[in-house]
Amino acid sequence: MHQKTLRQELDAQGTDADLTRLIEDIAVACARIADRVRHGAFAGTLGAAGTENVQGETQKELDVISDEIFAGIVSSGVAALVSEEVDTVNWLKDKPQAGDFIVYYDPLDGSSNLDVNLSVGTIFSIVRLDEAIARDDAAVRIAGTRQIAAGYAIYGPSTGLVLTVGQGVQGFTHHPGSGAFLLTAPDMRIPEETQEFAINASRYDKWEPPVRTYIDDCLRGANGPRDKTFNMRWCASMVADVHRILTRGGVFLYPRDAGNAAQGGKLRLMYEANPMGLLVEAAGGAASTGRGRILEVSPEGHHQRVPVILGSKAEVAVIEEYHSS
Ligand code: AHM
Ligand code: MG
Repeated sequence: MHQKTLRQELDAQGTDADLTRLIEDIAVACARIADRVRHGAFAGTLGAAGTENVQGETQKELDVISDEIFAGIVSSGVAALVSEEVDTVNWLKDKPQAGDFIVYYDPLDGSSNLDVNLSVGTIFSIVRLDEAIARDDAAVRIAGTRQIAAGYAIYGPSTGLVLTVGQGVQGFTHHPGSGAFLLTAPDMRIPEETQEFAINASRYDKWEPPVRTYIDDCLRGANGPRDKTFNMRWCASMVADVHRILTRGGVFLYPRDAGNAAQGGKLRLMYEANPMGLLVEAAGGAASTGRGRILEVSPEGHHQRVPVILGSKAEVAVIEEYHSS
């Protein structure tokens, strides 16, 4: 079977040459990160780096390595890089112009799963400037509706790259022999209805009433108000959970709760919620804070956190109803 390469698919979608070059650079960086993850046990890099990032989280050595790889490779047409692992914006251009890109990324999401050999990934979001901006960190606070492309690489049994450049969602698999990313999951679509949810249920006593009532009702199954049974999954790796949802549907919730309310939630808007939100919407799903569309959240800081509820459209709408009643 002949599968299109990443380049052939981007060309077929009429992607601009500079965006194609940027996405190809990101794919090279992700393949390099995948290789370092695969060799982590030999290199002794699966554990803690002994440092904390700006969010006060313990960094794994591979968090730091992955950030260096990404920042070292992804620069073509880029005015600034915004990383989960770096406090300040990494400005690559002195005078950012219209047409330049801002790339937001989480170099190694789900890295707490590294030592147990579960899937982790790299998430990225791309915005193109429509005018020149000052080299000021506040200037990268751009709403998710302005993203022109987003995606993630998943480092699991195989290395995948899932991408939207505005026309649907395409899934590629890294071919170990040739090193190419080949289109193996064209036009990924999220079924509108689902009977599967993903949430860290150990936070039950911290949840706000709408989330607790929603999950209680799901767990009551066919005898409860939802009239159907639900399955539950939680990978503690957003890339893995979203990949499952893009493949077979479901909803993912990381709500604001009593334990994370002071920070606004757990997951970060600009390099986790926005790119996943764009992908999920492009695949026919929905992405919400529970009280509004994630992509329309007006960023107040580039490490801002938000509640995240995304996946099958009808189920996200049900969860929004729980929040409004
Ligand atoms: P990270 O970017 O530090 O890896 O944190 C984000 C991850 C997500 O991948 C995942 O959904 C979530 O944190 C898991 O959190 P928890 O350990 O509370 O279940
Ligand atoms: Mg992350």
